Amino acid sequence: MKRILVTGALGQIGSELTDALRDKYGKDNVVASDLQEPCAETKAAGPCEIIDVLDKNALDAVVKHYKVDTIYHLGAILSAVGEKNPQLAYQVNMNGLFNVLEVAREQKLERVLVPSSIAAFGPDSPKNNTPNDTIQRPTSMYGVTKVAGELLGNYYVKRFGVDVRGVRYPGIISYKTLPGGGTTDYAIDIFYEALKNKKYTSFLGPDSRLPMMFMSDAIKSIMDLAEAPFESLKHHADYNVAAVSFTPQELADAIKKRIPEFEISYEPDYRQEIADSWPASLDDSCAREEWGWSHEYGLEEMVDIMLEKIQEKLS
Ligand code: NAD
Ligand code: AKB
Repeated sequence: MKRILVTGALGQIGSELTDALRDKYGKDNVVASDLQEPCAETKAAGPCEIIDVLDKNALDAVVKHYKVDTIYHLGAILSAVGEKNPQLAYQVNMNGLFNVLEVAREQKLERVLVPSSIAAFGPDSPKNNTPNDTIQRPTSMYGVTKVAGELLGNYYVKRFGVDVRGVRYPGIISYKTLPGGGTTDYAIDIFYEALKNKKYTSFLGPDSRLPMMFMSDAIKSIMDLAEAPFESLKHHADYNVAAVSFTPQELADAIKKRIPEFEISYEPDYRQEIADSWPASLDDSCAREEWGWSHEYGLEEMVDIMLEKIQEKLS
């Protein structure tokens, strides 16, 4: 039987992943944790704990108490917040991951899942169809922690036999929990503003093409990877996963087809430099070949769902 701990369970991905894991493995088998008491809804739905991932004793105690065998480690600082406070991003993303991996090693856990990001690539990586295995020299602190996290995860597999797995997520698009301070957040903000004010000022320029993915595919990717037989994996903490790739202008055009009065304008800020250093699209053939990854949602379905669900939230 699986006993799972989710860190960062209040976040954009952690909140929806916790629900999906509870649906699959049973609500009592998934412990939600974050810096604050995970919300009333998650508490009602299953066990909840306050855990700062920088506090290894707290992690240790919760893992022992609930006999956890698998950790989904989602607690992190994202790119835009990380560039404002690189020291915090380093602390949380590096030392938090190190604590999780050490607990997994010491308590002989079955598996650790930890997302990486397109941010693990940099301006020297091929920009289009970025291969899984290529040069990685990220220039943001977030990216530095993400590539180091991948290397650390792979090291724990090889050196200690801890089964660490991770996908490199593109920008994740969702409507349930607001994003936590990333460079791809424009692609969520735009829907709220389109519905509320019929206009949006993008902090990325019109032609900033980035890989993106709808939340349902993001959840599916990490849960599918978790279930893959170890023997079929040639990679571990560093799988490219792709779905769609678009620019702010293309997203605005798709929204305008549904809301003809919608207008977009552009005022690029410090996040433009971060976006410019990332891939425009990813080659995810390793994930497709090694564990059968495939995405379901394209741009048009995603735009329809986002507009419908956010409209429901706003009314
Ligand atoms: P988020 O910012 O929405 O949530 C992160 C959560 O971590 C928050 O609830 C926060 O309270 C928690 N947290 C921060 N510091 C912590 C600490 N010291 N101890 C415990 N919890 C702490 O982030 P997210 O979008 O849900 O991202 C989750 C993971 O997915 C991260 O590793 C991120 O790098 C990765 N990822 C996300 C995206 C995306 O578009 N959302 C894309 C690529 C990769
Ligand atoms: C961010 O923009 O920081 C995240 C990511 C792509 O890692 N959404």
